[in-house]
Amino acid sequence: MKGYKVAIVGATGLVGQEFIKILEERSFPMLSICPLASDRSAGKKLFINHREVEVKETVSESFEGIDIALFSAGAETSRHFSPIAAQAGATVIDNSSAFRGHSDVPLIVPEVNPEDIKWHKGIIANPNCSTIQMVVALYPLHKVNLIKRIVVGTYQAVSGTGSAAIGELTTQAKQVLEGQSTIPHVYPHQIAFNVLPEIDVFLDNGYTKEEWKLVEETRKIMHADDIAISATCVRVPVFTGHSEAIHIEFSRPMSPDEARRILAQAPGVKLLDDPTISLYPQPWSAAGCDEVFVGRIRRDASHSNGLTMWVVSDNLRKGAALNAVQIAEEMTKRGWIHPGG
Ligand code: NAP
Ligand code: 12T
Repeated sequence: MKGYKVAIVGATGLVGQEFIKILEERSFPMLSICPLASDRSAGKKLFINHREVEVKETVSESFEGIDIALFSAGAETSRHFSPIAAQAGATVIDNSSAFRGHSDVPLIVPEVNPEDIKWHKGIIANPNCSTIQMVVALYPLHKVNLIKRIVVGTYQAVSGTGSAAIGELTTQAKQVLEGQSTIPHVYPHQIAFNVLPEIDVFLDNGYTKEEWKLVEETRKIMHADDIAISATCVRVPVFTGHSEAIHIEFSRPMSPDEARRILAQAPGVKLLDDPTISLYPQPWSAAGCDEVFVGRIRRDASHSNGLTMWVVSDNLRKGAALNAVQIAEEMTKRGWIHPGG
């Protein structure tokens, strides 16, 4: 059988589990799959394509003979092992923030900039979840009417932080309902029945790193260095599905109908926009889906060239694992990667 030897670093995590599910669902051509994690999970058994496979500790020798290495085990692990994997001949698709800003590492959303894959030197970066869904919705509009400025507020699910955060929301929700006090571990404050305007660390300019990723990653992916962007990223007590209120200023006016016509044809986008029947995207129903959902499209009453919309997607699928697998598929489809080298 022809196929690729795939390694998954962080296979026991929320994104790693999603990687495995998506590779199975899409029948990605795999000759073998090697689940890797830390020494804590070594020896654990996973079922992949109906076969039991043992999780191994990630070590420097893990990447010998591997064609594609999908990384999702945090930036520190990526910084250490990605160059080793690339040196061993694997094509690395890295889901962490470690390499996204590097000028010799392409940052890819297949619906937007697939051609950038061509200049990779062994490592390809998968963007931040909030960036991915925003550019999938905005790039088709930007192509017909250049975007000058974006103001975005995000409503981000706890699964973006990993499995410990799912546990924290579950525990705290029960404690609050039972009248007990809560003690935060993963987040700086209680997340159950609350919202926190803090995702990732604070920077000197007053923004958080998550907000700044939206700025820099969007410019890099859309090849639009001069788009002005301001973001506020907020954690909400939702398990899965990031939502975004996006305010866009174009070069010329764009009517809501024109935006709807463009987005109805756009790859990876599904319009859910009928206020008369309360139809709009919601994280609860987007969870488990592949699309970027767009609704609430309306004129921005504060600017003649402005539009406002509401964008929702599953942060573990399109926001992480699915986008990375689509990058790998793009490479196999275009003959940019071959099994065994
Ligand atoms: P998670 O549920 O906490 O899982 C973390 C995974 O990393 C586990 O498999 C863990 O293995 C593994 N790991 C931790 N330290 C390791 C080490 N030293 N060596 C090898 N493996 C190690 O987190 P998650 O939600 O899956 O997210 C993982 C990472 O993906 C994040 O830190 C982030 O960098 C990235 N991410 C990116 C996006 C995005 O926006 N595109 C979204 C979510 C996550 P054990 O079972 O052995 O502990
Ligand atoms: N802090 O990949 O906590 O840069 O939701 C993704 C998600 C960083 C990243 C989160 C984060 C990333 C989160």
